[in-house]
Amino acid sequence: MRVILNPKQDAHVPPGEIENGEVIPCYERPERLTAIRTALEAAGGHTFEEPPVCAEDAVAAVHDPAYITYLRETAAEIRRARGSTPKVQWPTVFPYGPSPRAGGNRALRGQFCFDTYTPVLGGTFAAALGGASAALHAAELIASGTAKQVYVLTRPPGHHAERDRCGGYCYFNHAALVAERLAKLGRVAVLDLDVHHGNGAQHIFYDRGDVLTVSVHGDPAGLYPFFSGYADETGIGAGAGANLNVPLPPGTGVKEYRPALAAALDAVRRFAPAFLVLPFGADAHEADPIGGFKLPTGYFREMGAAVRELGLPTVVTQEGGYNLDALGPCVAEVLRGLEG
Ligand code: Q9C
Ligand code: ZN
Repeated sequence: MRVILNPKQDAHVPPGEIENGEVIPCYERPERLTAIRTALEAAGGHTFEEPPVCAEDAVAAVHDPAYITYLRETAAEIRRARGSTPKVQWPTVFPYGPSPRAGGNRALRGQFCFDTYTPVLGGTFAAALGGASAALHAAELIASGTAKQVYVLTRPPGHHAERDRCGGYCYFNHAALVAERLAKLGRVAVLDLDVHHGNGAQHIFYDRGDVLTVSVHGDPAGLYPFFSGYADETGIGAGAGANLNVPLPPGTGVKEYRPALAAALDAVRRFAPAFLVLPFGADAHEADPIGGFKLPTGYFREMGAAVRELGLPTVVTQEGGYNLDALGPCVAEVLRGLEG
């Protein structure tokens, strides 16, 4: 498979994440990408390339320009900071009502973010732009017919990022960028197989009838992101019926996952898209520290093979997966299944 790398992934390395008021070690770290690359090199048959850097305007296809500016300027300010000025910015106050007059950095940290897992550092904007560049390059390879399947190997991940908010370790939504680009050419289905709900694409395309968003994930009643991913969220306006959530209980194994994936694939078939975007997370693996599902490594090949049956030009974007031993093998298996 053609693998597009984020050349700037190393620029974003948070010192920790905040869980229940405590700073704990980051689950989302650079070794994840290294682990995946190592496994793909060992598996063989993959080529690795870096994308040209995309323009900020291209990111504005799915993100609010004010949000993009906030990330760029905050990262730049952190790089200029000297002395006691913090090198990592965490949100502390979140919007609790209309806030047309809210401004200044302390307010914007909360306005443009929805959790305490997703800080901004001096290198965050560069890393996020590198990921967006990789996604858009992959989209161009599909749009031009140069490739039939492309894998975007990037971190930080993207599928939780909404139009104007970062969250869930995500800043720019790679899958949404690809979907928006390909939607110029035909109908697009986004099938999110990370263990967490793909709230970002749901949010961005909720009122759109030309982009189907489907997500199979742990029931948000008990799993991040808690506020979306329920089965009764089906889209609005022109997008009514073009969003499908398939929440599954904690402890879900192959027996429960297989029919859920089949239902998701049926929905994609009924939509009859011209293109598929597959935000993929290996955090549904049984050894993942935060997912809570029980899928064994071997199942991931079957997962890829089931998606292959759609026969669609496909861009896979790397999302979660936090067990560094399972992550690489899961990606290798899902890509092998996709390639057939
Ligand atoms: N104590 C992705 O998989 N909650 N994001 C972690 C750990 C945040 C997951 C809680 C999970 C975000 C891309
Ligand atoms: Zn996840």
